[in-house]
Amino acid sequence: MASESSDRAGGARPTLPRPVKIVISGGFGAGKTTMVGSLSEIRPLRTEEVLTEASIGVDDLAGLAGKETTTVALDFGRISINPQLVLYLFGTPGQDRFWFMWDELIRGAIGAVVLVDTRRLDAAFAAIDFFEDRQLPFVIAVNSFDDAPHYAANRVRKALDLDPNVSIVVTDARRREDAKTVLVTLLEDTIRKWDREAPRSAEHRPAQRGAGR
Ligand SMILES: Nc1nc2c(ncn2[C@@H]2O[C@H](COP(=O)(O)OP(=O)(O)OP(=O)(O)O)[C@@H](O)[C@H]2O)c(=O)[nH]1
Ligand SMILES: [Mg+2]
Repeated sequence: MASESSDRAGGARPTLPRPVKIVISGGFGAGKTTMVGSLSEIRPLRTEEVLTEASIGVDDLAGLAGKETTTVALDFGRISINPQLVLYLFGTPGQDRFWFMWDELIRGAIGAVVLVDTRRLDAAFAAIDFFEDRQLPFVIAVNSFDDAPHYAANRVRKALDLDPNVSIVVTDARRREDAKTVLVTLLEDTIRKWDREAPRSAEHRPAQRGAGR
């Protein structure tokens, strides 16, 4: 068995995986838990509770007729891109009364996905404002609900008052390949942002910020 010192001398020790934290967010019922579940290679951690009569008049279930549960803390999943790069996915709760958790949930994240349901575009405003305010890169993922109206990306951009550099991707949160495209877009946008802000970039990179905590 090789000792620690001989490992060091040989210089052949494998490097530790670099954890990258990504937040999956959006309004109530936009598909956050579904997306984390589609992407995760491990059984995702979920904190679902049944929607009871107590939610009547509190949670806006318009357009969400079949919705029976809701996330009350977070979703957690993992996806290994390669042995050195592991993405940790943190899904937010969707309801306003859980906003107090969001600052903790985004700590150390490199970027976020904002899932949008075109039947309830306004439900995405709070998440967009939040990430703009924290200057965390984000992409818009328009989730394809069966009866949701389809709008061209420029109309979605206008309706959500998005900066031109925020990407909009149409997705189906239930499909892994779709969800992966969203993540790749986010990673590319984030790297571009780091490159634009080169002198500041080092402090934003996950190794320095303790991502995945
Ligand atoms: N047709 C369709 N249904 C979807 C899609 N994504 C999610 N759903 C369904 O929409 C419902 C809500 O999805 P969730 O993933 O629980 O939404 P959420 O954003 O986590 O909800 P909260 O945690 O309560 O805010 C579920 O019944 C999903 O099966 C999609 O892309 N297409
Ligand atoms: Mg959820």
